[in-house]
Amino acid sequence: MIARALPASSPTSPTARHRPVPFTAVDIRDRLWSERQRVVLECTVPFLYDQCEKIGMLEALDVTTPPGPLAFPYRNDGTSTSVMYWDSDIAKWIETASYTLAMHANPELDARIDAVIARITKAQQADGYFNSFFQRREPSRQWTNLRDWHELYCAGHLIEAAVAHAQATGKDTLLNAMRRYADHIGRRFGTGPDQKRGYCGHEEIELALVKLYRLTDERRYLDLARYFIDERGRQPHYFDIEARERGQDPANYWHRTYEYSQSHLPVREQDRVVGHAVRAMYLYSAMADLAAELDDASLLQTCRRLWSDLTGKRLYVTGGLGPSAGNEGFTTDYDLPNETAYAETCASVGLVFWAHRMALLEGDACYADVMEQALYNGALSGISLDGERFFYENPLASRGDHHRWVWHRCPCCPPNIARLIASLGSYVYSVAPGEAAVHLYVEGRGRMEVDGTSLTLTQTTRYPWDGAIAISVDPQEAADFALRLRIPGWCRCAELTVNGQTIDLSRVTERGYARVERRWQSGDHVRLTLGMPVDRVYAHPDVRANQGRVALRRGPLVFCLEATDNPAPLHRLALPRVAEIACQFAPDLLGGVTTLTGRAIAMQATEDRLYSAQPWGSEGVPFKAVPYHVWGHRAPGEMLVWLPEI
Ligand code: FUB
Ligand code: ZN
Repeated sequence: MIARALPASSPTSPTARHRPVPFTAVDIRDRLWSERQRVVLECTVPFLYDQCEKIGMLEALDVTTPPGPLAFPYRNDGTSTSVMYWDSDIAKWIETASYTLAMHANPELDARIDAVIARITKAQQADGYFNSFFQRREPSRQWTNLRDWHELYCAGHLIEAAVAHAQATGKDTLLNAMRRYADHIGRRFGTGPDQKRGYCGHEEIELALVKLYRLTDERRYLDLARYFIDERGRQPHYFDIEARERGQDPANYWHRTYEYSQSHLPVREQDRVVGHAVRAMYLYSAMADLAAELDDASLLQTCRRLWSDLTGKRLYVTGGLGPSAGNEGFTTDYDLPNETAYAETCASVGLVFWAHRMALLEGDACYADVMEQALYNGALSGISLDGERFFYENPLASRGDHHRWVWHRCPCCPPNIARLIASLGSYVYSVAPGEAAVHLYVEGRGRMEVDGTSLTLTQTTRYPWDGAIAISVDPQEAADFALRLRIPGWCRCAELTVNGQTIDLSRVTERGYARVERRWQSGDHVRLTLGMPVDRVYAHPDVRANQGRVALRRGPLVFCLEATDNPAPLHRLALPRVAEIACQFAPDLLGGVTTLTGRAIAMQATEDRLYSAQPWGSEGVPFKAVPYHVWGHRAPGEMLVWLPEI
């Protein structure tokens, strides 16, 4: 949360890289997350399907029928319409729905997914190409504008969906189709004489190809991902070349700079997090994947540089990122306005992806801390408790005019946060030779294998409402290995016992994880107690928006004030530096949340005039704060994360 510094001594190429325990081996039985998963399964998945149907996305898969009028007209010099990436939204729906099938058998949903897949495979060209927009509407323009038109991006989401569907159901219908598509892409793109030396303006295909490689073990998919990463930003610039081929002057690019798509420089020369935030997160995720798969030290170093830039200068306390609506992305160092923060839900979801990969690659808790920060705050805020209302932007202050919406012309965020919640199991545990790690504290059970021994870890906890975590360690037979438990960066006082015996954390904590190495046997029990006081958080002095302000945090959760809980207008409030803050669990509020209460100062308009030579009066008032991720569910009104402190 207050970003833990990167360790100077991180090995360039650690020997024991962790692999995630897949969602199929993790049962979540958690007060917060099980409910969110239930809602995704029962509400969001059918809701998103209905929306896709209503808007015409499913019908658009029937590429032989003539297209009707474009649902959303071309923008940005005729280069973009969200209709061109409808396939990606359908793909994210398939991915989400598949994850839910792994949690609960649902024959009806299974059949519905199969029917959507059948429409895709029916439409797929004989040569493997599939894109409903181009096949139906712009057949002569396939692969002619990689800079703006999201063909490879859609392909990436379809491949991710195919991998998830295969993992969750064991079926290979979509997988086979997408392998054919990936092979088609592999024939079209590369450095060969008859190939295009292109790559996508919106990264996504790269990380998807790594997933496909990991599932199929087919090296060509990894090589193709590497080609896309290595080619990005090279001169002569591919986007210039293809613009000229289209008869356009590349100087007239509507976004002016290739920073927008992180293609302004070859990736290994990049040291600032720039451009469109979601694109950046997907790119860096793929770079981390390739660094791991290929032991590529230069990619790893680049990831570290970019990580430092993001977490040191460009990340909201909520794990939101990308302050500007203009480029849906990054601006300048420390530019973190609150009310106008764009902080797209997808960007925080993408940060969870990148942070997770870095955590596994580097084995340092600084990454999992940020994963948790983005997950519990800036990403989770994007979906309502009933799973049918969404935030696209996640500002940190509102005058009362920012509301959750049912649908959007660009509905990328709903299925993105839904697929993250549905696959949360994969973010909790990981294994490496000789060790198992717990990155997130979530009640439930993970089954894994360490050095050939089956191991079940069962967590019992009320986290994030409480810092007590009990873990039962049950190897199939007694075995020597290390258990790594993340000690969150926000925690200043942690205690650990194993079978009742206190472990000295100062002796066993490495890179933010308590590493307990012993002969474990079934029935061993671990208790981790993470002190969870209410913390005041202060921003770097160059964050103009937060000068003299304080944010409240408890555990991984950032809190905010909402008008509905507070009698005084929020913009008049200030928090005395010495004010005591109490926390209480409110079981009936917003699905059960901890609230923070105390007394603040409210400025008073003692005279009816605009300016006064005297300071205005003030009075003590009660205040109440709720977790940021549940804001926007009740009566509309002001919201505030950063309060003036006096
Ligand atoms: O362009 C596809 C998606 O729509 C992006 O990831 C989002 O930022 C939104 O622009
Ligand atoms: Zn989005």
